[in-house]
Amino acid sequence: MKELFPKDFAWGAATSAYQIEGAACQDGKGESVWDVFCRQPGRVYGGHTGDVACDHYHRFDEDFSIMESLGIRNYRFSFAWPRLLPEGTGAVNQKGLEFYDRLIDSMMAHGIMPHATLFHWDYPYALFCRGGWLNDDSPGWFAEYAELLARRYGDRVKNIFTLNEPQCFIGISCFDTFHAPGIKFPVKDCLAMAHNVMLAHGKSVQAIRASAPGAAIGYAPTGRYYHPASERPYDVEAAREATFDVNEGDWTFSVAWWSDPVILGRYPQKALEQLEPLMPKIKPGDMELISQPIDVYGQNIYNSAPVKAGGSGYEVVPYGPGHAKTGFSWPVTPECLYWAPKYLYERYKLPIVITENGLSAIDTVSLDGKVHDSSRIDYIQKHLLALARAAEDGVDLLGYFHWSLLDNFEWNSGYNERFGLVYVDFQTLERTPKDSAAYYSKVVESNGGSLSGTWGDL
Ligand code: GCO
Repeated sequence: MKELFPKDFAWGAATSAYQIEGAACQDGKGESVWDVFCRQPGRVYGGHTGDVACDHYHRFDEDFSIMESLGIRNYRFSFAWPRLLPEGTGAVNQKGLEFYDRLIDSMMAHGIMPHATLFHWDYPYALFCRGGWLNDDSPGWFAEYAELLARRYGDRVKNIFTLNEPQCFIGISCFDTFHAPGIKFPVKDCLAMAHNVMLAHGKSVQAIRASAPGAAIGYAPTGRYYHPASERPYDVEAAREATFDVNEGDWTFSVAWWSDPVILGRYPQKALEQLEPLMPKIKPGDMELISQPIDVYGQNIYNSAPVKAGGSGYEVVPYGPGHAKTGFSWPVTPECLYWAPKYLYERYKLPIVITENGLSAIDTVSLDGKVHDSSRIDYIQKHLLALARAAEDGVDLLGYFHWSLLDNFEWNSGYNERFGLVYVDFQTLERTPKDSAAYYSKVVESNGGSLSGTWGDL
């Protein structure tokens, strides 16, 4: 079988601390905004919380044994900031440090390479009470946290992503409010928070460079992606334009508002002009700090919308009736893993890691004790064939992390959405690898060789 991906391509699975660890109030961990949010009636489906989640805090060795049996050698996880700094800054929780020592040592003992995300939404509640990202001290708080981790774990963790999806922890959380802290802030405040978030990213890069000089540093945003309705050149150009378009009405979930400053050192000009009256003061040196050179551009890509040339440049084309969708009713558009990496690589010219891609499905354990998740197998096959085409076309792709290793706490949807390659019974916490886990294991072993079909089969 012809390997479809580069040699040393990093095949992995991804999770995040709040979604799987549990032990939310154990061993000195401080509260996060999600711990508080979950206790607010009506905020999370079924009143679910991350108090127990997958109990990964106590079961991680079992989970890494499953990964090892599947041949998955790369694991993207996150540190829980309040587990290490209960107040977010200052006093360090030794039991938190020791937990992540055990976690990292266990994954390495199972032959798994750690890829760590410093912040995946579980913001220390104590810092939120001090203004959170609105406080101009927030970049320094994050850099202090990053330095602590780099010093403690830099000898073992050589791949570090600073932030996961600022589009969500600012846009969905402080603008649309269905994620924690779930408070609607004025646009002016959201813009100020966004600027501090990107300053925090830059300061954390400096801290990691100083304390863990061997680390490859990345950033893991998401965004709204578009693919051409046809491969005619004008539709391809229209989709490229749509992918990076951002205006005053939709900057919070855009690609460019969050990546142009970090990688190109400047805000997108059109939107900046529109938002100028509401923007915080951009101090001398801010953009240079924000755009500290990084090594890897992570992207969480789940789907995209079709556009065609027309109007003032592009028109979004509605999904046709009966268009394929996931358990979450997200559209299934494998094209997203060809066109988005292609456009992103053209613009930002950094090696790309797909830090998240996957779907939730209506998974159940059948009478034979197995989970026959054919929709996930189909999704994986089609999306990886599209990604293979991007690699073939010259996109510098370093890896792919399937979201997710385990069924887990899906934020305000609680445990109602199952994204895992491994089924979790949330009554017993028993793990059952799904059919897709075996399928993905073969893809990993063959470096994509086992993906049958070609682009035309999509
Ligand atoms: C995200 C987050 C994950 C989600 C996953 C499914 O991308 O939203 O990084 O924590 O659980 O994407 O929504």
